[in-house]
Amino acid sequence: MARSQEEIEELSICKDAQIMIEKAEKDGVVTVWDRFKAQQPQCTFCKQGLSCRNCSMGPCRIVPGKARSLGVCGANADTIVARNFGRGVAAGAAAHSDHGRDLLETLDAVANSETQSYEIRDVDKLLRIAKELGINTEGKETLQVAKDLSSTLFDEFGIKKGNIGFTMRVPEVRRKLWESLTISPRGVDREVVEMMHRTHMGVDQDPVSLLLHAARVSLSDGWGGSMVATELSDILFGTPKPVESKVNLGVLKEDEINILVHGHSPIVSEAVLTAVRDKNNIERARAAGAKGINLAGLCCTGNELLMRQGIPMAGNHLMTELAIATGVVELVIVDYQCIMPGLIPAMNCYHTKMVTTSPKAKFPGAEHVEFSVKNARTQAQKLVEMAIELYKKRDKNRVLIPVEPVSMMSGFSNEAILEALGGSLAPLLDAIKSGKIRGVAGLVGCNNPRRKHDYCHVTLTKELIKNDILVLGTGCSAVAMGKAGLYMPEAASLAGTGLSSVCKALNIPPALHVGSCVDNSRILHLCGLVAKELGVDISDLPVAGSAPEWYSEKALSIGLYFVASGVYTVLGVTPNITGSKLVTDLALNGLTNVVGACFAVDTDPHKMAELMINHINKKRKKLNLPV
Ligand code: CUV
Repeated sequence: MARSQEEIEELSICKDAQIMIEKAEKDGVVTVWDRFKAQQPQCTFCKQGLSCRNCSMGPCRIVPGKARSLGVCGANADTIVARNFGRGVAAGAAAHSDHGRDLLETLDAVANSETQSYEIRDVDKLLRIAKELGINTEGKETLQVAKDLSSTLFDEFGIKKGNIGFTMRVPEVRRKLWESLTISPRGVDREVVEMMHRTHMGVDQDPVSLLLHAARVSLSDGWGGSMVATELSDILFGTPKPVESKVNLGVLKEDEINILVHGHSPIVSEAVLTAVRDKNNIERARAAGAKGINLAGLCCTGNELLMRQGIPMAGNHLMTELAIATGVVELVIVDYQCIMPGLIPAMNCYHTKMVTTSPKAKFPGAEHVEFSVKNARTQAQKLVEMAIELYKKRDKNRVLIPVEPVSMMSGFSNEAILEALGGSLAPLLDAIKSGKIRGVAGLVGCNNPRRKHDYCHVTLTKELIKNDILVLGTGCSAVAMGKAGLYMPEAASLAGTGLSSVCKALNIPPALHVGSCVDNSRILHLCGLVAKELGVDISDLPVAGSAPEWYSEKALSIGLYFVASGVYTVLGVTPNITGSKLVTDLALNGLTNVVGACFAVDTDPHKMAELMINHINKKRKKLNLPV
């Protein structure tokens, strides 16, 4: 039965989503919300983390305090919950870091002149990062430095003894703390493998020990795999600078060929962009009756292109099926992560084609055009030609572009923030000390059909900026803020007087787009820089994090590396750990005594803001700053 207008408004705060949910229903497209509904009621064992299928004596479902309080092997609720959580973190860390490794393989291929498809666009950053990691750059050719850097980083992924190089960005007190807890991250490959080992039947049964290792895994992602992904993406594709673009489904164009890139790595999307900008292809598109070729992004690979190239953003996670339902999308080119298999039946309702490009992520029903470091240019050309052919099949009677696009600023890498501040952190620190900016919040993560789409991201951001807290956004959270107009300097009028005066002086928005999910490493790095400058630990800073609508295992890793780095983090969706009081207490409380920060959970964005503001005030008081 079709949803009423009220029901639709309960699903998303976004006009484009609301209009498209209605059209999707009419066109027979099954969306994430339909499937979510069909799954109700969801398994309460799994929800609490109390089911285990790690071995085939099981699967087991635990009922604490009852006859079934132990699994077949004898594992109790605490062990099972901690093991499940640990595996989730490991999967998330693996996803980010394997993406980082793809960038590394690309840099290596460039360094060894094995590809014509990529180049080093930011040589200064290459030299800077190489030096930072202890590589001698004196008198060396650029490509030699790139070779040395890639070989150092390859080592860091797995086999190197000792800790990963970027942990030197952390204040010494925190490094020592990690050492004392034996959670200093080694290579991510090693940490993930160790987590899989520990969670095998009959290995680590101690929930505290498991959680500490989960923290170590997450740190090897945040200060390792993700950080490598960010820094190498900047070296290969350019370090982001402030740029203005557009966001929401209104960026799609009725009179042009529309290509969407979806997934995470810039390796594919940058190659597609080069092909889309090729004059001959534009001519071909015109010959086919279109005015041009319009490239837009979805999710994090969209964030990568938006940050560096100003390419417009069609939408975040829950908008991916709805983008197809506009009927104007010729091609969806995907790499990996967060791509719902539900896109396949959705595209089958239209002339749209989805093409997979990674050998790691194939979808039955999608065409597979495999990209490698060497063939990216020719494959991208093939895809653009495919899109031009598909355009001829578009059914003009089924087209609906629901709204006008909204303007947004992007491109706030740490380098760009420093430049906006005149080359040093001093103006930011002064503003924080005086209280004009009371603190900084990182708002990150996904959408989840458990929450009204974008409601928490936007409401929480508004509350924080109103209270003079500068918001740094990544991932789908950033897209939500962009759509709500919070990424334009004019949004300073919604900020408190202090933050608004700083924004006006620098002509920046009160919420800054700092990138994709792997770019949460930019926020970590910034925390490290500020803490070192102030001579304190990261856990002493007036900062807080939040993933208000998260869904993915990657978000678990992100949340945990923030906490393990000392950043209090508020989640808007409860992780599957409530089946263990011990694990839940540790996450929500006990971790503070261990790593100086913990998680909080709340579903109401006003309360989430209150928690974050109170935390920031507490930290300000401790630093003797005016509250
Ligand atoms: Ni990586 S992880 S839904 S695209 S932020 Fe978006 Fe961001 Fe979550 Fe995925």
